[in-house]
Amino acid sequence: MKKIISIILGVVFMCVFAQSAALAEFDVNWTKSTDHYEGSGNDEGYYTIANWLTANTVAFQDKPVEALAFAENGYIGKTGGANTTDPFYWSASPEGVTFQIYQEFGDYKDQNYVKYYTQGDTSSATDVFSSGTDNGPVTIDIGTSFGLNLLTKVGDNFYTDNSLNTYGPQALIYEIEPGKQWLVAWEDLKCDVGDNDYNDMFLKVEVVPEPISMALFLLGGGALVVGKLRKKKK
Ligand SMILES: [Ca+2]
Ligand SMILES: [Ca+2]
Repeated sequence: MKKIISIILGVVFMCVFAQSAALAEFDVNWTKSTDHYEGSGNDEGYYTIANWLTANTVAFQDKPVEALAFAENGYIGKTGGANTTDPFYWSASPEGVTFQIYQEFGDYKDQNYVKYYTQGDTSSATDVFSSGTDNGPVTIDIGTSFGLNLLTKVGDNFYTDNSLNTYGPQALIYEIEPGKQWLVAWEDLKCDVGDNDYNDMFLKVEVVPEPISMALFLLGGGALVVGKLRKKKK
């Protein structure tokens, strides 16, 4: 059975890989993190990302091995990954999008600015947070397809659209819940010279659920209660 599953997974992988070959896929040159050391062999940035995933997501709770593999290879745009959309943009959500900074590991902590911009117009960049120390959560009704921009303390501008970066990928985007929740892991130094640990800022991007699904959920809850009452009466 295990063999059959691996064959099926292999075929699926091949199909995904074949379809995505034309897209701009990229590998990350993980190097030693200068501000996060856990001992020999554990100091690449994806260990920090994996720790975040096990601590903050349901999917990777108590799954450190899976979290580590996902941190290293599961970001959008990675060759052979499930998602290979690059450049990557978020679609407008009718109910807005919530942003929250979870942690920052770097010398520029609290001094980098996150902005959003309309797809195709980086000059439209607008602050997500009111100050460098504000971590949110903040909900913004953006109303258009958008990307994210990191303005660093030293004036570098980095983008979630990898094709806009001069030195290589400056942000890794992990889809935590399909179409709902993403972790954006930023590298705030030019990645041709930086430590490439991508743990300098962890930003969560979350689509606000539409009221209709909440109404359906409540309706479902109501039906359940009625069902229970009916059973009790019997
Ligand atoms: Ca870094
Ligand atoms: Ca760092």
